[in-house]
Amino acid sequence: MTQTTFTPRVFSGIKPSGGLTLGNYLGAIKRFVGMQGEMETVYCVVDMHAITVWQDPKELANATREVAAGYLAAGLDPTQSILFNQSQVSAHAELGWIFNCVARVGWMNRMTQFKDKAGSNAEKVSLGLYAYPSLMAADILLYHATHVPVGEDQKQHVELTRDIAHKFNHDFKVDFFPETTPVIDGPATRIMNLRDGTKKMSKSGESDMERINMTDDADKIAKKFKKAKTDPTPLPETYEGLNDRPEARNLVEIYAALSDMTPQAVIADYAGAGWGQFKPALADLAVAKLAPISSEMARLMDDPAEIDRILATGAEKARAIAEPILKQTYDIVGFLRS
Ligand code: AQP
Repeated sequence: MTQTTFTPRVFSGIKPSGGLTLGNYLGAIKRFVGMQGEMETVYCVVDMHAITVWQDPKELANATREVAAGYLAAGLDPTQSILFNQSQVSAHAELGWIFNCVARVGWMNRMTQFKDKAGSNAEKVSLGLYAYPSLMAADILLYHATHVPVGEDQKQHVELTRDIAHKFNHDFKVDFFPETTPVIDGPATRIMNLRDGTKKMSKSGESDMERINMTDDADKIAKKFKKAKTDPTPLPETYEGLNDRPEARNLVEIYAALSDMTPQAVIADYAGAGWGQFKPALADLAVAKLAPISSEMARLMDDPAEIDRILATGAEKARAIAEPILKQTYDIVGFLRS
């Protein structure tokens, strides 16, 4: 079989399951904006993923707009990238169902994010939470996306997407879906919780003090970094000196990602510094980088109709790519279209 060459295309998304965090910004949005112009870029607010856990319907629409506002305020240009919310393109759900029939239960059972989120409550969580990775595969493959920028936590799901593409192509003897490359690079692929450096910073984490929200003001940011858990030792002379110091490493990596430096360069600047010096410098840097974005988000949120218009235009452009790919998938599967 001759190998199909797929046009380079980026797809990624963020769930509107709460307010955006510094983890979403550094691990996703900032990198999404950086890829704009390098190749075709399709970015989504994945509201269908958000409802895998309970969302108040009144808050979901607002959270969807807020994620869109975060993308736009961070520099995403809707004339250069396609920006839309997932539920406006029904092909995601349709391809998701086909992939539910391609993916194997054993594959899903290995997904560590499901185990983390379901915990000891696996019998009571939604079936959607379990099937989430096959919908994510559909999100990506519906656009024949070749590159998916994600944080480290999503790597396993992108690998599952490759397995689904491979099995579909093999079962139907086609070379139709690409094997997507996860793009996980830079110092901020896994920003950790400020109170426990072994846990990821999440929108839905229990305490507000464990995360920086993109809408936090300067006082809150300073307070959260000041109270962030660290150890009593000053910063080391070398980056390797951060081994086994997860909280210290996290703060250095946040500084590096915000300042576009390597963590090694940050250590070179702050070798031997105490937390009383480093934490205020980190807070100042975070405020300088986040304040313009959060004030632009607030301005955009004052005009929800404009955000809705941008998402509707993006959805139209997304459908123009997705629908022909879904139709071809239906033909490959053997669905009758009369
Ligand atoms: N802490 C993080 N560090 C680096 N990247 C992160 N991402 C999320 N948290 C971090 C990246 O952001 C993108 C969007 O993620 P998502 O919101 O769709 O899902 P998530 O990873 O489950 O995010 P949260 O914040 O943990 O949400 P909740 O608490 O609702 O489950 C992805 O590329 C992700 O890697």
